[in-house]
Amino acid sequence: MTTEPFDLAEQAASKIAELTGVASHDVALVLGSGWGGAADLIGETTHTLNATDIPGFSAPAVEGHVGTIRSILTPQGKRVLVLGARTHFYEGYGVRSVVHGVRTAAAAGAGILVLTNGCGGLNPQWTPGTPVLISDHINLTAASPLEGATFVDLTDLYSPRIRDIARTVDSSLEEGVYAQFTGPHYETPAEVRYAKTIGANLVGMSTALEAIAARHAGMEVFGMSLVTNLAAGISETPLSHAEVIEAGQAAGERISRLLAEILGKL
Ligand code: 8IG
Repeated sequence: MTTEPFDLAEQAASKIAELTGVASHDVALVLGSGWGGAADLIGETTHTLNATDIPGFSAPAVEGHVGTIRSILTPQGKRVLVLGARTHFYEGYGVRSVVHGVRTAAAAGAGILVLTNGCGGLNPQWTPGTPVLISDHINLTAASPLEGATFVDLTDLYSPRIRDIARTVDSSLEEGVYAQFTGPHYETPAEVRYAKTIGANLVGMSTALEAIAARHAGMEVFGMSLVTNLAAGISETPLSHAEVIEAGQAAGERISRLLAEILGKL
């Protein structure tokens, strides 16, 4: 594996430290569809940076995603680096770009990575607006953020410790296996049946590649999905991005409080 991506992450982390005056962050948080409001409840935002001012970051491609990097001080005195500028695999910038934020967060000192996303649910009981803990993933992108002979164990990738903490906040939280598809199209109903057959409960277009990069960087990973729609073929109605935004807005307050409480206990 070449060192280039890690050099770029070091540069980005230095720039963040320079612009915020915060030498080291404790936790990194990636906000996916529907999770945009969560940052406001976590603590006091002391700095808001334009992602495009930080080396290696590109402008967000999707409506409903936020293109800023924020430094938040929690009531417990922890420093949270909020990455609102996620680069998706389907944007075509390559896997290095997809995981650049994660590597930057690791270089910025973060030992914990919290990944959130909006996704399709395979369990009909998980109506739009249901938050689900990610217990494991299936990477269907046919790609890896690791290059060369970088053999990384992914057992317990999604921290059992932090999932336990999450359940102390809300004991009704359920868990699921997240399958990352490439997108940007949603799945066909046949692909959703396939995902179900191989053990997935959630389908989306992010998270798995980032979690792999985070494990490689030595971070503890916590993942939470917001089911914004039933996956194709599970519900009778076709999917729409408007539906996704709407479910995010409707559930936004509850999941934001939930996430803030979990972060307060890390
Ligand atoms: I939001 O149903 C959201 N993202 N792959 N499938 C996939 N990604 C998604 C979906 C979905 N909903």
